[in-house]
Amino acid sequence: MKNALLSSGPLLFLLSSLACGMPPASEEAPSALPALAARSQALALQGCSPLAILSVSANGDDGNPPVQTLDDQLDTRWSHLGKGAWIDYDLGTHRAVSGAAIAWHQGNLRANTFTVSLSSDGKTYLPVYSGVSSGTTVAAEVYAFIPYTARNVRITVQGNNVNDWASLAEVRVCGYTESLVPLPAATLTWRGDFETGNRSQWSHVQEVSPDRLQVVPSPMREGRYALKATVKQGDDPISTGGNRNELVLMTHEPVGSEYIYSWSTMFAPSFPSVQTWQLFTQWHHDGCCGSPPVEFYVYGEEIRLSVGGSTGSLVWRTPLVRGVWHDFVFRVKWSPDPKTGFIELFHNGRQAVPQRAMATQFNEMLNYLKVGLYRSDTVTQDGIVYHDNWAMARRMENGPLPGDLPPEGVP
Ligand SMILES: [Ca+2]
Ligand SMILES: [Ca+2]
Repeated sequence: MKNALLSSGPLLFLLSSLACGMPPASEEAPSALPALAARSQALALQGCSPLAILSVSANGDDGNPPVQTLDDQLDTRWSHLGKGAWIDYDLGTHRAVSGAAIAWHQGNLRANTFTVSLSSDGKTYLPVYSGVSSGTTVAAEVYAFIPYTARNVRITVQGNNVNDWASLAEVRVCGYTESLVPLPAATLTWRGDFETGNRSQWSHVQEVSPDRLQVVPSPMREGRYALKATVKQGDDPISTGGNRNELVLMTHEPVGSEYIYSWSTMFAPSFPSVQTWQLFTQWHHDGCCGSPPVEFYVYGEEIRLSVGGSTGSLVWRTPLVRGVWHDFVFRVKWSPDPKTGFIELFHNGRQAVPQRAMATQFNEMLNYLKVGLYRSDTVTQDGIVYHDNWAMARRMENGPLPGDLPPEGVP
């Protein structure tokens, strides 16, 4: 039976050499499969137009090679043991990529933690989706993200809730055909994922003591480390209004530049419920005073985004859920001109705010990024929030800009 997945064109597989390191252990027996008649339905993909794939490779396998994620069979798979295992699909050319469809081996029993990253050159990767599979189905799940033009699509698995195996039965890369308008490429310009085990990825810190901004192994969203930010009443390291402990990155995005930021934040179960502001991410202006141009914050039982400072507006709100990771992808065109600047927000893989024109800078001031916790000094309870997996990428229409940070992976 010809599967609808292949209707977009033939798939050509060119396998690279895969084996490396110690002889791998073998993954356990396959999971129970849906009846044969149900298989094509299990592989049907809503909201995914599969792109042709030139080749696939991985950082290793246990005898179940990467190509078995492209054979239309749910009972064959790629498997590799260990957190950080990755599989990489080369499209052979630059295409507009908008999502990944994954049927997980034993996907009805295991919730897999994973990241999807894109690359234009197979060297420098932009993380575009971080998430956890549902753990409820062996059918393909579609994970959508902001479309980018890319050639390589890499899925990195950080184990699952049962073991540390990465086991994928089928994978498709979703995107647009070449006949659509090509989308601009983006390049990763900075990572703040704490995988250095410290805070060295950031410009400097504002804290009353080092225990307030700790790099911790748990909970983490990605890799091995995340940031734990704590604020106690009275914490005021820079003698201003409010209480804070924050990391600072001097981004100074140029007027007219377009960036994509992605990160994950978790609010501790004890996070205060108060009818006042508690900022966890902000782009602050170079000036001294007033509300910053971009504020992500908690107010009462809501997570909110306001843009435009004291004259700005609330552009998004969602219920505050504690004890889980919130994934953000935030696209910004930086400009003080409300007709030129814009924002677009994705939350937990879904579009939360469609592209919306607004001023994102103040006149003649650049911005810088602050991450941690900054709140009204009226809050008495301790506040704890976790951050991980920060990344910053820039659209490449005009080539590198002065002041760009060196991309990861490029010496
Ligand atoms: Ca398969
Ligand atoms: Ca991390």
